[in-house]
Amino acid sequence: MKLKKALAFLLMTALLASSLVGVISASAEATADLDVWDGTAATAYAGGSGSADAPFLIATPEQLALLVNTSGADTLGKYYRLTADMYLNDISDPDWQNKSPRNWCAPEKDNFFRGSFDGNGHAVRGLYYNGAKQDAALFAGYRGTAVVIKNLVIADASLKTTGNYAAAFAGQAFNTSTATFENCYVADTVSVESANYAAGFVGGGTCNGISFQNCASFADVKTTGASNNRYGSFVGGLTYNSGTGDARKLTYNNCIGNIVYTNYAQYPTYTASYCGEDGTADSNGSNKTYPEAVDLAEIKGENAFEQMPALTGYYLTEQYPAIKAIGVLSGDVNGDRTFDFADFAALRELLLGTSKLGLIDVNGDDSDDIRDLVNLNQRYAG
Ligand SMILES: [Ca+2]
Ligand SMILES: [Ca+2]
Repeated sequence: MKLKKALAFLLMTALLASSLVGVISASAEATADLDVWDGTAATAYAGGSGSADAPFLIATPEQLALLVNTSGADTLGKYYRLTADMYLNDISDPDWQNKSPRNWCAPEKDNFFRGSFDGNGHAVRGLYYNGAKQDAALFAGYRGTAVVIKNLVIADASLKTTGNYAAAFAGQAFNTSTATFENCYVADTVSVESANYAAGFVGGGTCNGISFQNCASFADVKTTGASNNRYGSFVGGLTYNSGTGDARKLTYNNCIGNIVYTNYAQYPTYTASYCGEDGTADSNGSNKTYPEAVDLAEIKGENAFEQMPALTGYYLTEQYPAIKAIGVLSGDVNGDRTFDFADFAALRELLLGTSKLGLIDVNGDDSDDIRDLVNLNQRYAG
């Protein structure tokens, strides 16, 4: 049986080899034709009615700009889904941040998001801001009691403000809001800096119910102002609301952060979660606990699962672990957020058992076999 499987695999590899040249050139073409944000906002989405069954479809960066500039009240109870990776600047030049990139449109407090956002496994890349405004982030903030953000990657981003509140996702959490982040990944190509309150996910706001499930943040985060300890991989710093129990609770399940989750004011619980540094004491020290700290270098590569044994739903990469739910959607076997020959080679090594790095179950059927190789080839071909 095993021999048959191996023979089938080798046959399939040989069969597919002839199509690889086409794959590589298609990938290079796609890079040259990036749909980069033109600085405007669209007037309509690509489709959908905003219901749970028919979410508004966001296919271009201009449609994403439409959403973040929409009044928060108009997003209440509405559903949104990405149908493509979003390029807010042209990141094809590694030095893109020094080539006069475009500041992301200035979202305002009236536009605090109140709906559900499904990244659908796609990445937002090239998010950039350098200036003095408050809320330097993809979304100014969110408010409401049932905000959901899922299946989203943010990579290749730089957010820098001399004002307060900066984060890859949301500047602020509005008073008494509750939100769930699920399968969201902030890559180590993201940097965030503000005077006070800077983070991978939520810069600051009011201590409220935030649930992080299967989320990771490896952003480079720092603050430069008077409250310079209010930063974190997930949340920068939260003040207290008047609620009790879950209304003011932060919950982390199956999460990884490269630094402390936050250094300031939260009522957290952690399950199967890890961070790269211990926290430091502050004025609200009695309210804090931290997830298990792991040496940052040990979070990367083949050692990662030995150091973080309780994690599920991730797979090993040469760098930080990647989230399976996002990789399955994108076909990104080696977790580097691009599709190319390297993914094919990584899957082949995984199936042959010569490597532990990468995602085997590409088609998401909970079985690791030749069908994953076929599925990957179909993605490239299609
Ligand atoms: Ca890849
Ligand atoms: Ca499979």
